[in-house]
Amino acid sequence: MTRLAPLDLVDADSLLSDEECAIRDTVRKFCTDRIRPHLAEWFEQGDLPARDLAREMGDLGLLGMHLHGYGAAGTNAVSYGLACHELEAADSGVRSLVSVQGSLAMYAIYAYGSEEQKNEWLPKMVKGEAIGCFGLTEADFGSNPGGMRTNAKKDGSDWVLNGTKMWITNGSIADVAVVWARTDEGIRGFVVPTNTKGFTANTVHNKLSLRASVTSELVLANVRLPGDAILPLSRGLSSPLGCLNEARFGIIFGSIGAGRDCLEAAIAYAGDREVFDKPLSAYQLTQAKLAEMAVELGKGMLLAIQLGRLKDAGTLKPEQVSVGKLNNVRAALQIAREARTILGANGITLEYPVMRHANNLESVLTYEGTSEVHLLVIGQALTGQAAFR
Ligand code: TGC
Ligand code: FAD
Repeated sequence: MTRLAPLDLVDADSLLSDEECAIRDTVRKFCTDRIRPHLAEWFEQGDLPARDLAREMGDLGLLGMHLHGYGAAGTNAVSYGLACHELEAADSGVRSLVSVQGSLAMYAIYAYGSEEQKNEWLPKMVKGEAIGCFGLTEADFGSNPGGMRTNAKKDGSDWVLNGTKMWITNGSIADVAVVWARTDEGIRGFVVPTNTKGFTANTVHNKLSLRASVTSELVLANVRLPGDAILPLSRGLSSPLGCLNEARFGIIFGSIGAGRDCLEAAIAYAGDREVFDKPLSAYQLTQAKLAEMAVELGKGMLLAIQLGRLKDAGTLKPEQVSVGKLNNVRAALQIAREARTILGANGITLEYPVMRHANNLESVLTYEGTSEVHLLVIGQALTGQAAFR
């Protein structure tokens, strides 16, 4: 009997163009050669050589790759998704570096910035010469960013920002922070060079998840900015939420990349490991686990590609992004946890990727909208009733 490709049971590859596959293969090779050999060490140390990686990723065209102009690669959305899939098959922290740079910080400037702001920041960010972060969440306002306390007040022609942002990816290594703050005209975005007086970033330590990623608190104490630091086209909460749509899209593809890596590890391990005198893979219970994992992976990939095609057609709606983020992160986490059981005690070590992925996916389940938030977004789309508050 012909064996199906276990990591692509549904032949999702056949839905991709040659160019999309070529981009996917380039990113996979970069991860194999440059990232995977170091992941256990980075995760254990709780750090990532983000500056070096950003430059290398910039050379490969991965930063803001689906944006157009300013030196960006200008790929389609599916190609961007496939890059996220490969990066997160390595580690969610590595994909986060790229998501925050391209889909949050760069996208905010790209979508809501002035031509001067775009020309100043985007070419450097494309190359990885400047790193960006995106400060929306506060300690007391995560799922409900509309309650934020960070404020920006006019003083003559200047803006003065005060407040504290929490859980900000890339915060301590960023050259530029896109900070969302309350003004007299509602929530607006600001471009804050991180060397501005009054701006400090404190790294969050002791994380058990996303360890190969820098997470920080941003403190803004009377940060004085020129009048043109405001993102002129930003208007209310819908502007940062517009950026989140972009990053959430990448996670739809990315999360099941982590799932794929776990399934691959579990199949290999089950084939090698002998228990009660025969391979673990020969037991029905193991096969049931592997089959469930492969089915979920295949469904997740089909969903990702379908949503990617909608995005490329310009018709993708935020509620559909919620469907994808909710389903694929949950599926990936389930796959990672099941894979962990197959690896027994070995599964809890950094010698294998599964516990690292499982721990990372706990953050992915929470950031970019928790699963509960996405359920409520879908619930609102189904009923017309907002049940957030
Ligand atoms: P609500 O009244 O529903 O909406 C306010 C305004 O925003 C519009 N809107 C959207 N616009 C664009 N895209 C979306 N997805 C949108 N959702 C809503 C809405 O139409 C309205 O516009 P207007 O013109 O009428 O003012 O807002 P709400 O306060 O009730 O909140 C809704 C809710 C809960 C869905 C939203 O606040 C939410 O999504 N919360 C989750 C917050 C979140 O995801 N934070 C992520 C922070 S960044 C991050 O985690 C980075 S992790 C690192 C990595 O990505 O790797
Ligand atoms: P809360 O909002 O306090 O939620 C706690 C629980 O309550 C959750 O289960 C939630 O689903 C539930 N809940 C909330 N509202 C409701 C409701 N209406 N009904 C029912 N249940 C509800 N933010 C940024 O701005 N930029 C970043 O770069 C960034 N990077 C991050 C990196 C990491 C590693 C992590 C962990 C987080 C990051 N975040 C970032 C923050 C992230 O977006 C928030 O953690 C997330 O939005 C959830 O907010 P919270 O942690 O305050 O949880």
